[in-house]
Amino acid sequence: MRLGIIGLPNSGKTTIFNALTGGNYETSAASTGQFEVNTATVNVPDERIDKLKAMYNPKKTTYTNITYADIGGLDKGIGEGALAGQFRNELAQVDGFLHVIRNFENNMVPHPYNEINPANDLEAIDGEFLLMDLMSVETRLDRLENELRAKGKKADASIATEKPLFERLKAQLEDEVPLRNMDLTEDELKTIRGFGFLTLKPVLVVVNMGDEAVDPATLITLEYEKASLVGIQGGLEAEIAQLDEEDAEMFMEEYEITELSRSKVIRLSYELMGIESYFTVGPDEVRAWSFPAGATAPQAAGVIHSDLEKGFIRAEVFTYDDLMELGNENEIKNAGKHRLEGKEYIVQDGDILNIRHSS
Ligand SMILES: Nc1nc2c(ncn2[C@@H]2O[C@H](COP(=O)(O)OP(=O)(O)OP(=O)(O)O)[C@@H](O)[C@H]2O)c(=O)[nH]1
Ligand SMILES: [Mg+2]
Repeated sequence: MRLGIIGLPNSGKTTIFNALTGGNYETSAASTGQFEVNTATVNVPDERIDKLKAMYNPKKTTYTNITYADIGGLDKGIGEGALAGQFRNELAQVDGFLHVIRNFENNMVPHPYNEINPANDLEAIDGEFLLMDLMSVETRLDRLENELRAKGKKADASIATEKPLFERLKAQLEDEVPLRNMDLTEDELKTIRGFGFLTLKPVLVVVNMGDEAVDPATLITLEYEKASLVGIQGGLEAEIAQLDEEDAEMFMEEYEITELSRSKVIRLSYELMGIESYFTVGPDEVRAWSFPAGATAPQAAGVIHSDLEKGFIRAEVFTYDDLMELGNENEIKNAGKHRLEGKEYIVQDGDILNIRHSS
């Protein structure tokens, strides 16, 4: 899963990227405004895996992961600019966005509009995305209309369904409502999937706070679906991310920081994508696996290997919560909480699975 870190120049995108990934990419007060992408993959922190590790003492422990792409160069007006194509491709490829909003004062770091105004900044980029999507929709509509004109009744039947759908998208975007707010059927979503519409993707709005931590909800109200809001002291956490564990603890004590936002931001971005985790356990490996919410047991098994999906027979299932409550697998069996599930079973977040399959 790949998330794009976006935001206005000098909002602290690279700083947040470093805070999340432990990276050490250069940040600067003089934004180059260049189209540039830094990428890193991080483990998704999961307390459950920590506890399973302590219980099974496995040779290897594996978390799920997320890739963050720090995408520099976005600004007002970019949608119509020369970079539009290249930019749009990069943006279209990510599964969702982390939208960094500046709320730190720093006289050395110019704000592109010379004012710290989170709501304004959010609207600026949202407006660009609405515009870029509208342009894609209009291009598609033009093409569909041309084809209709050229071929008349011989035109492909799919046009008859696609054209009204795109007209609906157009009306929505013209009203400045993101596509993620629309009620679209599975079929409709399938039709538009390949277009990589930006306002359809989930977004985590990350308020980059300065020395003072404030409740981000006092600064921004989100009016759309598939969106969450979170705050982080980017500068501070990026510094801490460079320290080893001991120094980090000392630093946090000194500044009276009880908890870093880093883990929270990563977890929120994971959950926002509609992704859940199941676990496999044993003396060799304790491991978390990501699967799309609502997946059946064979589909979830396919995340491990396609052979497990094809040859799926049954899944042995118990839950993490029962394991924690009852203490070990024997007690789970005694309590009748060890189940055998078939092909129709919808896997739940926190299930511990053992897949039986034919090879
Ligand atoms: N005081 C303070 N400064 C910060 C904070 N976050 C970032 N900065 C500073 O703001 C400047 C810009 O930060 P970057 O992380 O480079 O911002 P960016 O959004 O990646 O900028 P571009 O990619 O150039 O558009 C740097 O000088 C950072 O040190 C913060 O939380 N507090
Ligand atoms: Mg940057």
